[in-house]
Amino acid sequence: MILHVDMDAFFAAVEQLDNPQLRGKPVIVGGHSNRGVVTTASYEARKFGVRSAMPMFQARKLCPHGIIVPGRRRRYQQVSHRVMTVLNSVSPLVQPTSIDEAYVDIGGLERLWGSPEQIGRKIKKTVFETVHLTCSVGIAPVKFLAKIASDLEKPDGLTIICPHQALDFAAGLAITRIPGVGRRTAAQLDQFGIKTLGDVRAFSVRALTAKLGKFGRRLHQLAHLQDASQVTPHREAKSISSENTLARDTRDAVVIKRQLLHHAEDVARQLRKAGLRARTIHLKLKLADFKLVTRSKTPAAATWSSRAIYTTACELLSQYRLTQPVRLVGVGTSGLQPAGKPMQADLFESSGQDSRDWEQVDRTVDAIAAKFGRQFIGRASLKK
Ligand code: TTP
Ligand code: MG
Repeated sequence: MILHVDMDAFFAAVEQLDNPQLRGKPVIVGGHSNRGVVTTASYEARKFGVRSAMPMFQARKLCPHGIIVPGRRRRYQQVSHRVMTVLNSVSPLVQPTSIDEAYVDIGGLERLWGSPEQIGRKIKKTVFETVHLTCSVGIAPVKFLAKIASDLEKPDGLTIICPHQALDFAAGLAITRIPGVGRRTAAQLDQFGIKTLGDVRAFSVRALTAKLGKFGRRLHQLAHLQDASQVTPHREAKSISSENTLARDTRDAVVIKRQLLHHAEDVARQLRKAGLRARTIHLKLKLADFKLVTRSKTPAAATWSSRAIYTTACELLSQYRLTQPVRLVGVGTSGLQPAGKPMQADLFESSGQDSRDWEQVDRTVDAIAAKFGRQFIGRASLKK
């Protein structure tokens, strides 16, 4: 099952949290001037019809006693981060989709946390205890239904669509509720008598693609609940790399390896910060004549350890016969996966304990660098 979390009136709720005088009052977050627009409004202000993206002058007319406050994005980001940390403590598969929304794959978590309903309640409770704000949760067998469900009982809602109810539930949805169906598409579909997602089922994929192009196929899939999209954590980070152009071209393996160590450390640090491990390690060299050489290897275990990345990069370097000086050195990683995911390969790695020790060193270095700055700590071989 997929769970979707959406914070309630997020920016406005944070303002009410930080300033008790605003609690229970109609709060409108947005540009104060008449030319500004409403970013969001508290539920007290929504009662008067104030909505996101509405021009401020209109909001003032609808809700003259509304309290207008400018936004504080950094503060919202900070709260968002804490909410996402709560979600990450429940499942390794969390996909944040905006500052206040995320999908959580709760498949297989029942033994750990209980039924989907119990997981939903636990998330709501922990989010509230952590940031003192309410959220709404939707749980369904597919992503798009989970998102729609989270909106149904806002604020402070919990809506569960069981697998056996899902087809019927989807059939009853107004077509305008489907992500990707704007006013134009809705009008187009209306011409064919399609008003609900259920109405879509009367049409073949071919008929729908003829009318709507690629989106027709997608709509057909959604109507039949064949939404195969997965919860993909850290979608934006497909690869993490580090590289630089040398001060002087060189064929000296010692100099090149020192660069590799520096880049391996940088990449490993970024991976750990993002909570990811990499499956594949890439070596990148640009030669004096600007020819690009790339080599890669996928070791048995995914890693976020600088040593493992460095060792693999050196191995790739040793397999390449340098015929001319190098002007750029880089290390990259791909095949990124959440660090929490158990790895079979870990069990078979002969140097398991050793690499765990190195990870411990890496983490200690991170902690010291976070506290005192990176210039104070690094590996001895990189110090002059
Ligand atoms: P939403 O989740 O769309 O709205 P919301 O959290 O305020 O209210 P709801 O209870 O309906 O979920 O957006 C989250 C935050 O993102 C919102 O508080 C303000 C901000 N935002 C923008 O900056 N621009 C926009 O266009 C929208 C819609 C929201
Ligand atoms: Mg929200």
